[in-house]
Amino acid sequence: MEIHRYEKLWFGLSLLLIVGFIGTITYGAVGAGVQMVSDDGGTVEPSFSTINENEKFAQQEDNQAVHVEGNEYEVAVIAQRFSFQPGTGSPIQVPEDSRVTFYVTSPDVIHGFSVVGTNANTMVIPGQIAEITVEFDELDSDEPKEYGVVCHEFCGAGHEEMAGQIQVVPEDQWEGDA
Ligand SMILES: [Cu+2]
Repeated sequence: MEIHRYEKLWFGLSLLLIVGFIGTITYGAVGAGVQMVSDDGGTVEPSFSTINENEKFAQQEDNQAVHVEGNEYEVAVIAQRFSFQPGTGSPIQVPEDSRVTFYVTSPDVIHGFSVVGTNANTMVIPGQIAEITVEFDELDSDEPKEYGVVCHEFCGAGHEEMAGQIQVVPEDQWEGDA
């Protein structure tokens, strides 16, 4: 059987396209630090009255990152309709040059936790504690630096107003434990 050479060419190009598509899907799934939402942070009964029984949430008394060791800190955030606690109203405070693990959960519906302008972004599912670690560099001035936090999962009538802030504080102005 003879195959016309244009047909062969077309055949080859189509195969190449398919390989290319599989490549982009694979990169999207495993490259660029992309991960599925996990429950690595554990699970919690999704209700306002029981979240604080979880040790991560019980230790989060105010809006300051809790020191773990070295330059490692953690912050437990409740994403709820339509705010982040802490984060909305007064910013979450973290020291510069730190590695901060955020534990985020929701007592009501699915929310998102996205740090604007960075690739830190996770879905927040009721009952699961999303865990995401963010590195904050040393500041290049002695002014605090602010990042916005937004919810990127439509969660109801006030969704577009669901926002918070993270404030990276210079070391000499850091008032939390270190
Ligand atoms: Cu929301």
